[in-house]
Amino acid sequence: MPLTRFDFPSDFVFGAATAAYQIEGSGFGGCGPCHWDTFSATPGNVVRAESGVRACDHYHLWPQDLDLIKAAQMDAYRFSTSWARVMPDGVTVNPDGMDFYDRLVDGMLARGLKPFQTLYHWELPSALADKGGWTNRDTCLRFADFAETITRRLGDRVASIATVNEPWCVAWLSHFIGAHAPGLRDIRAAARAMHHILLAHGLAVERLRGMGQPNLGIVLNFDHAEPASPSAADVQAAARADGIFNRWFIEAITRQSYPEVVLDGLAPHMPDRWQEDMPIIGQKIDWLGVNYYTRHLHAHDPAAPWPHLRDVPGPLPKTQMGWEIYPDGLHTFLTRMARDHVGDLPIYVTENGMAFADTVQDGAVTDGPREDFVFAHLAATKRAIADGANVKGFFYWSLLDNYEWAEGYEKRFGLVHVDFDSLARTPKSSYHAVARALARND
Ligand code: IFM
Repeated sequence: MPLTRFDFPSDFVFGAATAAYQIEGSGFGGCGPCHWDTFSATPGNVVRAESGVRACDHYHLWPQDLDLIKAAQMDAYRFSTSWARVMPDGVTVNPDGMDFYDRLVDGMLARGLKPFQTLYHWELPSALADKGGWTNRDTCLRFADFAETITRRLGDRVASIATVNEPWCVAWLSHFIGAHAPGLRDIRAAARAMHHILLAHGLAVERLRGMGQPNLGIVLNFDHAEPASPSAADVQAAARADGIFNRWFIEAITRQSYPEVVLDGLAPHMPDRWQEDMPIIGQKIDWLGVNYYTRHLHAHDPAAPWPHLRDVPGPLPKTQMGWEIYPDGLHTFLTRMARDHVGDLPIYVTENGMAFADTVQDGAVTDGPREDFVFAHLAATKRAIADGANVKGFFYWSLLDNYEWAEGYEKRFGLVHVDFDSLARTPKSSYHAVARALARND
């Protein structure tokens, strides 16, 4: 028997997640340019140089998208409010952008859906990118202003606010690996972004807390780090990878410190007097969001500079992204966060899902592997609750097929298929399986 909502506590929240740039269409409603518009327009960065200019046109089609969430029997919707839409130059308010989110939140409430808002899911306004983006401390102060502005409009109706989605992606993936905007591969830029994105989080929490806003949190992504072999060198390599991906952000927030294993490489490149910011970064949060997708095997690479890492392909079945399917890793992180970091604080699985090469046949999409994936990860979540983690909700990534960043529109994560020519939405078999599992008896 597949799991149903009755296998979870009665107040457990089930939902789906999206993000503004990935679905809305940045070409509408006075949205300003952001660094993803220029990153994608630069040859070689994004599959087919695709951008989010039209995406799923959720800007116009949002009522039917909210209807889909409701019809899936979900309780909540995790969405993000684009900084570039609300403040096209990063500073000046766009009334149409504010009105759009106002309608969207009211639309959720009208359908009985709890709005779970994320403030920063990566559309940094170009005007701020021009000034150095996350390498520039001033961006953190501008972010707190944005947080205050949008919260003055929506804060009376949202159920929770996350400051930042996946700071590892904002900082490391984008400034060290160079795979996301702004596409830098520079350890000094990376060290600064690793710190500044956390400072932005802390300044936003401080500002919103001062306004009396409840339910403030952050969404971190975690990737299970395993040594590629039992050798001491590979075990240490996995510890370095774990430090960069899984320890840096949560330890800053819950312990006001950074792991030594990462400072070994980053300390010379950190901003001056970074230590003075740690009390701001380490303020109390009300909940933690855990995004989890996969694990990686790490080997020591003596030929590469610090962190001397080389990924080794693993043996497990993989998603369309090439990511290994490893549900136990979700159980590990949920229990690890509760045990080592947040205690009884509510934890939400804010993203979990898989890309699959779905096709529409005779008007339907059959995505059995996604159904298996979702229920295996729900089972891991249930085990984590039984083992003491205070997990309060689970959001599938994503409601819709959408703009998968550097992968363009090629990788499909949705419960609902999107035809990117006609924009037709077709619920997949996984959508129907989730709706059956979440149906109430009344
Ligand atoms: O699409 C992304 C999302 O924007 C952030 N978390 C991971 C998803 C899948 O790669």
